[in-house]
Amino acid sequence: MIPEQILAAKPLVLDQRERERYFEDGFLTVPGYIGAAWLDRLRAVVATKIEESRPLSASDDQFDLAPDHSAEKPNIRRLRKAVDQHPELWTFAKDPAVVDLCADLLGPDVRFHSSKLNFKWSERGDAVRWHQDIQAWPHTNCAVLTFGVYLDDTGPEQGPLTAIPGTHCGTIFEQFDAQGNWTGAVAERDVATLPTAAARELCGPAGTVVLIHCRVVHGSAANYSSRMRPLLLNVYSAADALAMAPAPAPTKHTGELVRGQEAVHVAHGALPRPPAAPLGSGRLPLNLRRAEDGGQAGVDRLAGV
Ligand SMILES: O=C(O)CCC(=O)C(=O)O
Repeated sequence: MIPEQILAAKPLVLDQRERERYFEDGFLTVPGYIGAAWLDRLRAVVATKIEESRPLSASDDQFDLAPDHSAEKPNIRRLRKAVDQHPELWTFAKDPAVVDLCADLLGPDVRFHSSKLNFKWSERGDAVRWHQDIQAWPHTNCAVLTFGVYLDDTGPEQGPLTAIPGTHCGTIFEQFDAQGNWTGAVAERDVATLPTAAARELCGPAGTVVLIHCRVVHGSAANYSSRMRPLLLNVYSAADALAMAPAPAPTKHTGELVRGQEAVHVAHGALPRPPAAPLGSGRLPLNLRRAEDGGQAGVDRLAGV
């Protein structure tokens, strides 16, 4: 789907101007979209997972633990493959209200891709460097987004998602280093070309949804506050945007349609022309190379995948 096709259909929950803003900026914040009932259910899952993590001394397929994690003072960086870790998280991912919002920005046929819950723990939860997501999960077109919901109130001091408007229409940056290692981050020399002063912190009360276009440059600062910043992140695509590489952290539901029909034709998107380098000169994602480990080893840490 291209933005013009998506915008031509009547919206389900957003107003037309909000949809247009998403396509202009590459992100959209919908304050308080998820109500108290779902927030209670999701927070109950978080509480259960924190308890489950206490006896662990090392990260595993479910938990990415910070080095100082302990039974007395848990410190979880991420719940990986979140929809596989608790039935409530999959129920949420396919909830009609969630999918309506995605459909307003992806078109009527929506496919689930992947999922994680980033905790950004209190007292120095990690920063996430500037990056774009499409390199980690290349698709045949860019109708791919991340639906993030803050489970608690999130202000500047909690290290909110932060995005640079308009960068989804610019260059797709190299996110490998000179040695060919995946960094999942835009290199400093490229960051220097970006209008970082225009970056917007995407804050909001608990239940606020942040929708992130797969090409927009985004990241987040460390959390030095006394409150963690649990953020559930689910990735969806239009059904006609086919993944060109295995998902870096595949779930049992990766590839499932959550709304509408399978596409009859795959759409090969007309990507906006990058201003400086032709698209073909950048090394596109190719975590295919890492298919043997599901892409996990190289992608997980820095990209926040
Ligand atoms: O949790 C965060 O602050 C950043 C997450 C993010 O940007 C990502 O996973 O792509």
